[in-house]
Amino acid sequence: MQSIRNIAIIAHVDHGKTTLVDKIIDQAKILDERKVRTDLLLDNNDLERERGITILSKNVSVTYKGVKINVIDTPGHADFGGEVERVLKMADGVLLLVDAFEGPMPQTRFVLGKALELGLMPIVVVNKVDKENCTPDLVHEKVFDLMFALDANEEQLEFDTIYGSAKNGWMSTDWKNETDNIIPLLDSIIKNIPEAPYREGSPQMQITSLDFSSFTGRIAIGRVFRGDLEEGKDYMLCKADGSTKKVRIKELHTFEGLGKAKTSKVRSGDICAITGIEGFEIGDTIADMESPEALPRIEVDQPTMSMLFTINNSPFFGKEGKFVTSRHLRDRLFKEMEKNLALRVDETDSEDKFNVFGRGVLHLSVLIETMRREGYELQVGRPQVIIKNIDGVKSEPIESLVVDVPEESASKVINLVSLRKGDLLVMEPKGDLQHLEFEIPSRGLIGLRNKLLTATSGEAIVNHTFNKFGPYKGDFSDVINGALVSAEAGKATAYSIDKLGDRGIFFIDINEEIYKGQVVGENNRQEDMGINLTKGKKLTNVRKSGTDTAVNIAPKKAFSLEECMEYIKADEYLEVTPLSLRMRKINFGK
Ligand SMILES: Nc1nc2c(ncn2[C@@H]2O[C@H](COP(=O)(O)OP(=O)(O)OP(=O)(O)O)[C@@H](O)[C@H]2O)c(=O)[nH]1
Ligand SMILES: [Mg+2]
Repeated sequence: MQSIRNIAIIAHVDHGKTTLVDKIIDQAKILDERKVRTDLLLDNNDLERERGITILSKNVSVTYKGVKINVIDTPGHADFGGEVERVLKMADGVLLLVDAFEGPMPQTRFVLGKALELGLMPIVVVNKVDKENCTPDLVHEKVFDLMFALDANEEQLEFDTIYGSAKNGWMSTDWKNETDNIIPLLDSIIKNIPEAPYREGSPQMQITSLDFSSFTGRIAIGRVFRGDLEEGKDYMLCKADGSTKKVRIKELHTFEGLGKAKTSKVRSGDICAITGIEGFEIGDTIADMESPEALPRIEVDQPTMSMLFTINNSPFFGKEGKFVTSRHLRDRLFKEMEKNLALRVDETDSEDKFNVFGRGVLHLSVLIETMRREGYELQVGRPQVIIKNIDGVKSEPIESLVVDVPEESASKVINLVSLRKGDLLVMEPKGDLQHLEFEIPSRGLIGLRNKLLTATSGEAIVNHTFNKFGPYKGDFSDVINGALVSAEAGKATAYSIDKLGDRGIFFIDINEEIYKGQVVGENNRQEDMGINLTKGKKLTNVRKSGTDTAVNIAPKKAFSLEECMEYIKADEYLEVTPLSLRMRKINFGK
């Protein structure tokens, strides 16, 4: 029987997980014959590629020295932390990647804590040692301290550390001793990660993750815990409510390289993908027909944030999108729930409106962006954190926030965060930056990044991770600028934009079509103000002293989707179409 190692790669966002997995595949010469290859093969959907982040965890597998190594790449962004927690159930060990300059970050702590709790054996990879001014030895020390603080057991504390540069394709036991391959890491995996045990007995496999194929539908992924699974055979599916249901395994696959290989039988210890099982949920166990035994359930992450999704009923509805009705919206959202595990959709008393619950702004924005690319038009409301009553105490999501910032800006950051009920826990120098750690309610984070960047001339590096639900920290008032709202429909003229230029900043361009109620800019003052931007003296009539060209107007302030989501106020909607993002007053002039 072939020896197997199952490892998950975990780290804070951007510390280099996917890059390393790609190198592992390379090293195993899987891609020998391929002529064309792109970097980050694994981040394979459009959004992942554009943003350079992993959204869904992925399985790959390589064979090294006759040993099968199943590798699970995980997302590092905090909004997808629940995904990591779940897939750790398939692993016997983890590669904890830490950036040799940044050191442990909030998400490092979160994912490492989960891995240690599950008793997994860690190998630490201090990555990016090619970075200037990095401090690999110090980072190693910090990781040790972190393990200690997280109650690692003795065996875990004897973790092996490998240093290197995933980007440059090398790993070594000593960072000063550069190699030209990642073999030291593969050797460490074989040596330090326990072999996946084969357990005799009746079959048990827990579904920990899922994939989707337009041909075969939902694919169940998980590790066979005991016995063997066989293609074409009947099994019992053990559900959350204790009920069981007969199912048949239509096709069975194991992971091989970047893809899957069809097989007739999978042994316990290995990870597999199954098609043909209907009506399964994450956490269900596929078990023996005669004597089904369920494995302990996996909890799926509870949402921390909600947003209202509704049809587009702005004056411009239907101009740019293909799918615009409430039926379209409803079907799409409910379809999303089949594969987006941390997402929940609730109907409301209006058939046009849905409450969508997720794990954060990024989690929800990925869905919105995907929908607009598919041709949907919709409107969303301001994101709201979920307030719970826990044992009679009003509770809200609390996060760890880390800001690294040049020293001269540190006090501005502390002020802004304190205003939003954030408590400063740690302040220490890191290179030539100040490293600040806070605990802050999630609602205080909405729109904060933008403010921090403005206050620090773009120099603040901001990271946050959901921590827990804790007692409500009380209201805070934030100084918010009012909106400049268009009081007329038509084309925005250069003349009026120029003339009203001292009122604030604008979000629209000259000649852009705007409608009544559209938020066209930010007021310098705190109240909202209706303005008319469609008044038109002809452009050619406008002259500025000293120049003969038309007018000198500052370019519009453009927002990304996430920036819009964090910017809109309670009485505003964000209108999303395949081509445009517009903010508008929900009830302007009504
Ligand atoms: N300098 C340097 N950059 C690296 C190294 N490894 C990865 N990077 C870069 O770091 C960035 C993030 O790399 P990814 O592999 O996408 O990081 P990740 O951990 O998978 O990120 P998420 O999936 O979003 O959590 C990319 O721009 C990589 O090119 C390295 O060893 N040195
Ligand atoms: Mg990645």
